[in-house]
Amino acid sequence: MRFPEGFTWGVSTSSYQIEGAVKEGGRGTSIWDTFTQQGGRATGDEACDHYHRYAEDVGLMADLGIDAYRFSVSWPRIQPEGKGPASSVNQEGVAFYDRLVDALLERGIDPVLTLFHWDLPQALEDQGGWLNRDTAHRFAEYADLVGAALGDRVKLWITLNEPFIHMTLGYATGEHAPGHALLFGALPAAHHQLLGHGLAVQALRARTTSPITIANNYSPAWPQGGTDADLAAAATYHALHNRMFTDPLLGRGYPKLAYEAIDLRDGDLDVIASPIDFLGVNYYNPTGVQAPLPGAPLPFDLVALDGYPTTDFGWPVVPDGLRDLLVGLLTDYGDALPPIYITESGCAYEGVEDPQRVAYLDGHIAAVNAAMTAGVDVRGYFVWSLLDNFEWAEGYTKRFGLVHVDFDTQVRTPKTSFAWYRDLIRASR
Ligand code: IFM
Repeated sequence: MRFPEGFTWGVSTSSYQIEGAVKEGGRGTSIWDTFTQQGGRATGDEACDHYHRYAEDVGLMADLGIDAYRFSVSWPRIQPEGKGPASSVNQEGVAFYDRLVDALLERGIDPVLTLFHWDLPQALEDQGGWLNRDTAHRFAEYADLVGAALGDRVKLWITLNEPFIHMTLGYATGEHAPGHALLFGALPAAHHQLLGHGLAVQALRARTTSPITIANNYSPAWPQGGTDADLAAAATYHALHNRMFTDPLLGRGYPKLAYEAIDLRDGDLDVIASPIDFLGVNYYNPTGVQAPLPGAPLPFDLVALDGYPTTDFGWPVVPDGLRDLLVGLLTDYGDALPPIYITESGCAYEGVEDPQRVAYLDGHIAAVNAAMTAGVDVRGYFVWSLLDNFEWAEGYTKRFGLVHVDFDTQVRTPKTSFAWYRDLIRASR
């Protein structure tokens, strides 16, 4: 496999999943702190203790030889109450990310910063969270503050991580914080996140000359069954999961199903379509879709894809799905499609010896390469994740890291896949 010179190899993490230290450094409460205190759930209170061990973790990244590290900023570390003027910014929080960014640059690793990876300040949730349009404006203010602090050193900005997943699990089914189970009543949380994205792009442009993007989760909707009703169900799911978060970004407005559910105001679509430099693609697997049974609450039924190996999460391993997704994006959006970064790709498996992860990554990197050969402009690939970490509703039971973490001792042990990825990066230079 050949990749062009300058192709970026990286790894991704997020704040609540690795930082711990939730009560330190002046950090405010996030919705994940509140959510995990209920019902005996595992918490991110300590997670990988990265807040204290970031220097060791940057050392691991340097050993891995990556070009770029994607991390997220914890909004409540910067604005404990989710709002307020520059004078109310928590300087201890800013100082942590300052240290991290400088440590990365010293090791020749480009900092790639995500502004929002689901840990909303609880104070904003108390005002309705992303169901409240005002949160979009608060997000833009927060983007401006982080831009002012780090705009001179961050090499790539990502506004939101996976707004579809945050809307769905956080507001439609209630499996994630903030725990609302509103089904289609969750759609305003999509619109307000996308509006916040557009406003944040505009705010960041005034603070940085670095490129800006968003990291979307994509899942090809594969009809299981050949009836017209199965095809229609798959098209509806595709509109919800994929098009809803891409069409408006690229200037096409929302797919039909959104309009009845959201309060779209004059100018919103222009804000959402504020030009982005890249599109971030997080891919894990396609989704099997069938027509729903009569009387079912949703217009589609999600079903397992038979005939594929599965990860410890039960997710099917389908590398070709990534190639088809990338080629499909080019077919659907043509010249409107910006160059792509694969901002997440990875799998959950147990063990320090992890040949399945090596096979998974090998297959997915080959799929990216095949899509590039077919004409898709992909600029980089980020493995999810550097470390085993707090996997949301699954707690610590699903391990996505290239590095094993013993959560009792915080000892880090590079896995077989770490050495494999390091060698791949070296060989590609
Ligand atoms: O751990 C998550 C990450 O936070 C967002 N994308 C998917 C990963 C694996 O579930």
